[in-house]
Amino acid sequence: MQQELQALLLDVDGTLADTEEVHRRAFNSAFAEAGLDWNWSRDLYHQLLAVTGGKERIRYFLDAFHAARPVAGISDEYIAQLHARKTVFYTAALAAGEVPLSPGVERLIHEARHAGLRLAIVTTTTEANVTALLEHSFTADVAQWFDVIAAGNVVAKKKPAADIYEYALDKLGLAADQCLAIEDSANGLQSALAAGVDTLITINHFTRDQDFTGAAQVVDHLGEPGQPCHAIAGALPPDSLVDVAYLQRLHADCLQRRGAQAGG
Ligand code: XBP
Ligand code: MG
Repeated sequence: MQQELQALLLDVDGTLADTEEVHRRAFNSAFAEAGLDWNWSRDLYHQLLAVTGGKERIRYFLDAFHAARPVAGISDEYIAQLHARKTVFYTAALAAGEVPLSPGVERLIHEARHAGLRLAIVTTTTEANVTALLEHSFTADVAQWFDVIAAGNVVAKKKPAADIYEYALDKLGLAADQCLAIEDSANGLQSALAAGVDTLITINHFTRDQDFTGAAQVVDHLGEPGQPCHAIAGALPPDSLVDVAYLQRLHADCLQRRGAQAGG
């Protein structure tokens, strides 16, 4: 019998909210506070997003973009301290209300809860960032809406590795074909697909040109009444809105396609 959709696995950065510009400014604030002359422009940050995880991204910057000025002696501990300050700047920006949820996110989360779907967060960002975003966007008990918050360093290998999705599936006690992921980046898509989870993509400024081959659907956002979404790949959802009924159909279509491929 075909599996029914049981849970939505939600990425955070770029998916729940358009956060990367706020992350970029928080990194630069931490660098300036430490007396470093590193300054990440939007163009550079676009390239640095190839690597997920803030600490990993700083190391990647030093290795790949800072070659002209040797940075021997920058230890993992120093990077971790810098990154902790970045988290303070970032969560302060969230507390100041600088980061609204993306169109349709709040609606879909409420609809999913009402429909009895389980919810999980699957992200490479620091857990404090997730908590801050949720608490400043919903009510104080919001963390209880999510059966699993899989974040940051709970796995050794961040996206695009499958580890964080496998971790979340294990904690949920669900199989990959009982879930659907919502992601915004190629790294996120690869991570979900590597764990066997079909994925809907919503794009943003930093990810719109990425390769989303294998995605179940690509839209510009989830859509709201009066703010229709647009299809980038795949058919336009009815009423230009990604809702639970649409996700259930998309999930069923994905399973049918997988079944047909397996059957040759
Ligand atoms: C996005 C990321 C994160 C953030 C920065 O992950 O790659 O690293 O850019 O957050 P996702 P930290 O889309 O999976 O949420 O500095 O806390 O790592
Ligand atoms: Mg993301």
